[in-house]
Amino acid sequence: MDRDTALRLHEAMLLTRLTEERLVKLYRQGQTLGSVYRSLGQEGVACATALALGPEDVIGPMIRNLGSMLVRGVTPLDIFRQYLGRATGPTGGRELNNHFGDLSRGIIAPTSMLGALIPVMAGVALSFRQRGEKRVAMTWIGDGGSSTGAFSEGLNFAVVQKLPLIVVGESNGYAFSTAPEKQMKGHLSARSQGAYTETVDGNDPVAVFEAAHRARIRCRNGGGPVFLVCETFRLGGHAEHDDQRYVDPALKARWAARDPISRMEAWLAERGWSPQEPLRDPLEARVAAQAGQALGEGRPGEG
Ligand SMILES: Cc1ncc(C[n+]2csc(CCOP(=O)(O)OP(=O)(O)O)c2C)c(N)n1
Ligand SMILES: [Mg+2]
Repeated sequence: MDRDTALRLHEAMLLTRLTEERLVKLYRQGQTLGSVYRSLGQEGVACATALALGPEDVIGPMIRNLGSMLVRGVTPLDIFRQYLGRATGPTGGRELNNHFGDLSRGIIAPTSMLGALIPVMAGVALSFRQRGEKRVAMTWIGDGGSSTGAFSEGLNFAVVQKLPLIVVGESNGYAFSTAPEKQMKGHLSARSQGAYTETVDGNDPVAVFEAAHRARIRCRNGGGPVFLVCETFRLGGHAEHDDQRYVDPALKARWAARDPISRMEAWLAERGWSPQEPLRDPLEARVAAQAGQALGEGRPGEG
C-alpha cells in the first residue's frame, strides 16, 4: 500500500468514527428519529474494502458500512440529514439510516433484509459480464446474515456463473445478542459455497485492503467470486438502544486494544508516514458543522 492510499484509508476510518460519534450525540439528544447503528471497531473493514475498488465498481453496503459509503463520496451531511429525517436528505425524510443508494457513486441502496443484497449484487456482477465490462460488484454480510437462504443462493449462483462479485464476511462476534456458535456450526469462512475464500484480521486495515485488492484483481481476471472473511468485533451494541449486557467485558477490552484506527496510526508512524497536519480536530469541526447544518433544516411538511 502506498502512502497516499494509506493516508486516505486512515482519514476515511477517522471520518467514519467521528460521524458515528456525532450521530450518537444526536441520538442521545433525542434528535434522530430512529436508532443509530454504528461500526465501532469495524471501521477498517468498511473503509479498506471499499477503498480497494475502482470508481467503475459498484457496492451494495449494509448497516455497518457507513465507512464504505463515505469512501464512495457520500458526505456526513447526507448522513445527518437522513438520520434526522430532513426533507433535504437523500430519501427526503422517508428513511432514517444509511438505507439509500446513489447510482452516480456506484452505490446500490442497503436494505434491512439480511442476505437480500447478495443475489442483487450477483445480478449486478452478471450485468457487467453480459455487457463485457471489466467491473466488480462488492457487498457485505454478517455472521448472522450468512444464515439466510438468500446468502447461500446468491453466492452459489455467483460461483456457478463465475461472476465478478466480492462478498465481504464480517465475522464480528454477534448477531444482535446471539453468538455465532448459537446459530451456526463452524466458521463463517466455511459458508463459501465453493467461492475462493480468504480470511483476514479485520482489525488490520492494511491487511484488509491488500486482501480486497487481490480479490478485485481475481474478479477482474475472470476468476469468479471471492468470499473475503474479516475477523473483527462489534464493539458497540447492535444499535444505540442495546447496552451489550450479554458481552463479557474482558472480551470487549481485548478487542478494544486492537482498535483499527490506532493500529493504522502506529503503522503510519513506523514508516514515518504520519499525516503532516493534525487531522482529528479539523475533521471533527467539519463533521460538527455538517451536523449543525442538518439540524437547522426542516423535516418534510415543516415550514
Ligand atoms: C432476513 C432477516 N432476518 C432477521 C433480521 C433482523 N436482524 C436485523 S440485524 C440482525 C443481526 C445481524 O447480525 P449479523 O448479520 O451478524 O450482522 P451484525 O449486526 O453483527 O453486523 C437481525 C437478526 C433481518 N433484518 N433480516
Ligand atoms: Mg455479526
